[in-house]
Amino acid sequence: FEFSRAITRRPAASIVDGLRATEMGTPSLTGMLAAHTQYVAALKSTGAEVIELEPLEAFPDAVFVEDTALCLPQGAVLMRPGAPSRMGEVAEMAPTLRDCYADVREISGPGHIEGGDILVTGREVLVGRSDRTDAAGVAELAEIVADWGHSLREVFTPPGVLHFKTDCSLMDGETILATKRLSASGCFEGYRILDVADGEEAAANAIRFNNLVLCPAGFPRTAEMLDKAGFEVVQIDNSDCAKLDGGMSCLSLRF
Ligand code: CIR
Repeated sequence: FEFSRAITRRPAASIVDGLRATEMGTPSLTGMLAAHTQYVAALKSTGAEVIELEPLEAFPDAVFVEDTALCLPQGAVLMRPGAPSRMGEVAEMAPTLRDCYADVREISGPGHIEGGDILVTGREVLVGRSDRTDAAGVAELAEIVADWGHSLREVFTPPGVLHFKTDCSLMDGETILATKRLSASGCFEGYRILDVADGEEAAANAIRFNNLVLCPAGFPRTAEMLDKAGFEVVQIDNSDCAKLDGGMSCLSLRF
């Protein structure tokens, strides 16, 4: 959770065509841009460098950069998204990662894996199989990260949930914020678990970034619980991103 850099991409006007599991209304570009500016400012306020990439009209979901790669201290891995409309986003991200890292690997397939399904903790790389991430994708990633000395554990994303990290986030080396439906699966055994408040499941997609925890606004009981647990919480408007099943983690790559 200690990072010196982040990569983000400003939303394009095509964001209105972004993928969504259920129709919750059209996201507003103006609203998205305002929230994105707030998000980037919060990341920068911790002293980190934020690389802000240009919008990509051809890829409506490109603002959700997290899904295109996994960034580890030893190198970066380009993902192979399970959503066909998002495949091309990876090539758009590759040059930036090659500028930042000497070692950039890629998932060459046939499997699929998206960054939103990967939680890196102090002790392991946890990957949730989902509609976007399959066994072959996970197996290919496991080989790559093993080369860099990381162990990978395959777990499951709850049914009907887009990504593993839709339902959990790392708060510190061994503390995980999660929904009860995910923590009840037992996948976080041995970790300290903080459950989000009932009815506030969407608050589980938060990020610990240096001294701050960025949380979606509108989940007061979870924000208060985190505050009492000693975290410095910053609430960011996520109402437009939420219409596209997006949240705090999806909006950046952090390393
Ligand atoms: C998608 O369905 O791919 C986008 N609308 C949302 C991606 C959210 N990304 C993430 O949770 N890492």
